[in-house]
Amino acid sequence: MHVIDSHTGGEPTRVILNGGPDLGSGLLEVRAMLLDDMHRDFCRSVSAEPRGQVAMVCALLVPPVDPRCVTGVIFFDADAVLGMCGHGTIGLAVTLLRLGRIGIGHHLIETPAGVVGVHVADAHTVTVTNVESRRIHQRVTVAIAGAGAIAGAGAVTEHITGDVAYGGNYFFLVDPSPVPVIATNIRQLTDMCIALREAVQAQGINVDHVILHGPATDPAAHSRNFVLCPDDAYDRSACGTGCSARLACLAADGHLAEGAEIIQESIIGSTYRLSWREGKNGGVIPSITGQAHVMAESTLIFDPADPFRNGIPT
Ligand code: PYC
Repeated sequence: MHVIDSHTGGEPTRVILNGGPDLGSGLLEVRAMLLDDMHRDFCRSVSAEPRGQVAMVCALLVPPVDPRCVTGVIFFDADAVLGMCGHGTIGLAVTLLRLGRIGIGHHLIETPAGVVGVHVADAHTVTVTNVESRRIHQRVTVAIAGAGAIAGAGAVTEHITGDVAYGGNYFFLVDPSPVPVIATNIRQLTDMCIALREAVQAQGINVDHVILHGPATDPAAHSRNFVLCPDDAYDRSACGTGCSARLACLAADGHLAEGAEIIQESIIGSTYRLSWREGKNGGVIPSITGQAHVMAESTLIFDPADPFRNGIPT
């Protein structure tokens, strides 16, 4: 299996160029469900340790249904198949440019969430025009063990309020974060997000990612975020689909005008430039600009005698 690894603002993407399972030629969302239901071992074998790494998102290239698209892609991490992936789309575009499969300029890519646009500005810089994104629920309040209890300091219940929004994946967004959004707090932020995801899901609301917002380090940036992914790894980048959900909430609250640009910092200080325009169905069409760098081009070997060929079970 031939793969190319890149990172987008620190978050890894592994593009699988061949050797993946045959998912047929149906709609991409149907092929994504098939991958999720029937090929979990394959997904873990490529994304999880020892062959993969924590936070790895894989991009399985598949033939598109829409002939305008340069490729179809299904993104997945060690635990879930994703509807869309913003950092992964930036990594994929930079990888396809390096391979000579696309040039500088505009292209379309088909994902299970829909067709997205990429504008490749140079060898590293890509703007993704995402699927229409929208706020689904405003001010959802959940009760969790407080930050002190999560940090082992006492059992106080805390009520936390956030919005639920769609940006290609489903997010619970909290602003301001109950735990300071700084890199030394990654353990507490992770535990807080896991507790929030469980509490929101217990209310029957479908969310797969959680985002906590805090003040930015750079005065030019709008905020800094911490994003928890379905496999409980945190996104090293500011999360393209998460930023799309955030834009939908900012727009719905009248806090960001159409076309105005903001900078979103990630927990490790990498950045995306964000803006939105009006969608056709009451939501927003997000624009996310970021940078990716290719790191490795490899052939993966799956030795039948390797007891961990399908990844280390968690
Ligand atoms: O950038 O959309 C994103 C993303 C989703 C999961 C990890 N990154």
